[in-house]
Amino acid sequence: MDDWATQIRAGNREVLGQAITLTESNRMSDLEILDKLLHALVSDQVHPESLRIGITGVPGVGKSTFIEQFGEALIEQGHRVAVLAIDPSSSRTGGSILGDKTRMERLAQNEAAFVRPSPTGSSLGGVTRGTSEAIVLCEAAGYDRIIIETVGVGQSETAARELTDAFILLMLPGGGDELQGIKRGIMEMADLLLVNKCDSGREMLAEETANQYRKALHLFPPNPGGHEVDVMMISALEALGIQECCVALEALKSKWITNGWMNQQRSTQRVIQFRHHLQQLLFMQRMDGDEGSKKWGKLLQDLEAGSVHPFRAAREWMSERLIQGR
Ligand SMILES: Nc1nc2c(ncn2[C@@H]2O[C@H](COP(=O)(O)OP(=O)(O)OP(=O)(O)O)[C@@H](O)[C@H]2O)c(=O)[nH]1
Ligand SMILES: [Mg+2]
Repeated sequence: MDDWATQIRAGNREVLGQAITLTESNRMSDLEILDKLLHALVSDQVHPESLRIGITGVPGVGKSTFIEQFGEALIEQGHRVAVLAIDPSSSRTGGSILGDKTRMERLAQNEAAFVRPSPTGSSLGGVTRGTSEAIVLCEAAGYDRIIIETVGVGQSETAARELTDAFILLMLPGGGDELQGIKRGIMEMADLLLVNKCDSGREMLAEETANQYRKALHLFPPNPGGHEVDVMMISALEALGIQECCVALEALKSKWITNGWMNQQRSTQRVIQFRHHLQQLLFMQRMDGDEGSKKWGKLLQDLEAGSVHPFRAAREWMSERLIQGR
């Protein structure tokens, strides 16, 4: 384990990749290794300089295109950039939306970047677990700007918000937020709004859209980070407004370090992650072994047939295993 830790600290991408694979596993033995590795990596290191950035928006809005440009701009400023994805599709279909569609080939080839397109999430909330640990691993490997891409379809935003310092929402020119399928709640989570695709004659429309969002934001409760949420116009394709995004984010980071929000938010997030882990570990512990999965299958059958109330089923599952565990 010390060897893995040393390799990761030295920036060995292959070992970093293998370690991230552990975070995606549901095998107890893998998680034990991961636990030791994380402990070895974080116990003697803090990464106060890192900034974790969540990027969301409806499919096709240009998240990957933006991340590629933004990532390169950050690297030009001397940062090292890791890109991770929260992919909600993988738990449902076993496939991946983001995996085969990521257009970050250029960034992926950059020495100062690490791109990990698609985790193989489990349906038990493993997606979140994997990503939060992957962030820690990337930071230990010396990446100080961690970008999390997530598709704008609901639950994955909350997961990404719970893992990041800054949350960026990408929008398209034209149409209200109803039209763009973005829920008010997601807009409320954002620290920065970017109207993308401000090119090819859409500039005026984009300006109007940006103004609409600025007005809408005034009606929102104040952001807990104590800053005004900016609406900026960009073109990820033509690399317009990217530098301005970097400047805006660095300004937010400085502000949050000064006003204490950076630390406060991360503390809160550690507690949230602890709860997620706890739920998952409790579940996995009871699932361990053949007896566990047999019992689980039987309970699912009963639930589907409607012969047992979900609450009773949950209690039965718990007590059964507790008795066996004695
Ligand atoms: N005109 C224009 N097209 C853009 C811009 N940004 C992205 N696109 C195009 O929009 C399409 C989708 O871009 P992606 O970056 O893959 O979008 P995404 O949000 O990552 O999509 P998913 O990962 O599928 O959710 C691609 O064809 C891009 O070339 C932009 O600023 N202007
Ligand atoms: Mg994408």
